[in-house]
Amino acid sequence: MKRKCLKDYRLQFITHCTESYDYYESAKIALEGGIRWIQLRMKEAGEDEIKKEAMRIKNVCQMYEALFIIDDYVELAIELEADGVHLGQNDMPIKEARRLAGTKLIIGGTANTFSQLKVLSDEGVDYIGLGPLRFTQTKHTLAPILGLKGIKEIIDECKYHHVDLPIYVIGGVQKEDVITILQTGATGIALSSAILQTKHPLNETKEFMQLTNKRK
Ligand code: TZP
Repeated sequence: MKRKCLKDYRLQFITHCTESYDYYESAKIALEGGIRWIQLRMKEAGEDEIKKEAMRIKNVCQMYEALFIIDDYVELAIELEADGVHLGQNDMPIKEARRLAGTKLIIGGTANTFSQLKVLSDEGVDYIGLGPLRFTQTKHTLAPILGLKGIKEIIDECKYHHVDLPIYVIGGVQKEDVITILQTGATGIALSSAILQTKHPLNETKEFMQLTNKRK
């Protein structure tokens, strides 16, 4: 079963639309470059538009045998039989999502502090998106910037308190950060702009894949 191996996934690509690519195209680039975990995140869109895009992206994820999760929309993830859902601090509470989805969906949650992370863990999330590492324009309302030091402190607290969940560092992550992020003990990285806002996103994806594969 896919979710048992979540710790084997080092990269989660978060879809975005730019001047050059729409959501579907962005997902396709990430998949072509080797990423096997896509999160559909369309903060500005209505549910109908998200559903249309989700169906297309789910299909292409299936072709690549990649995990497909949807940001925020639990019922839609259940209806479309996505692999999971990602929930921010202001989205549906994890307990409620778990009640609706049972164990069918991978449920991820966003944390900015150890106490938020601990609550998410107690409520039964499958993984954590921990950040932001630094400023990014991809998300409009950012929680306080953690920096590498803040990330490391939270991961150390997890070890101290025996909180053992896959943790993906998010927010402003660049290629140069990959090795040091993985050295903190984080499982991997969730990212968007470092791939999409470059001249050659496909090459960039491949380089991220190589960097994350160095550590096993
Ligand atoms: N939460 C914090 S940053 C972010 C989310 C969903 C989007 C990804 O950030 P980036 O900088 O484009 O990789």
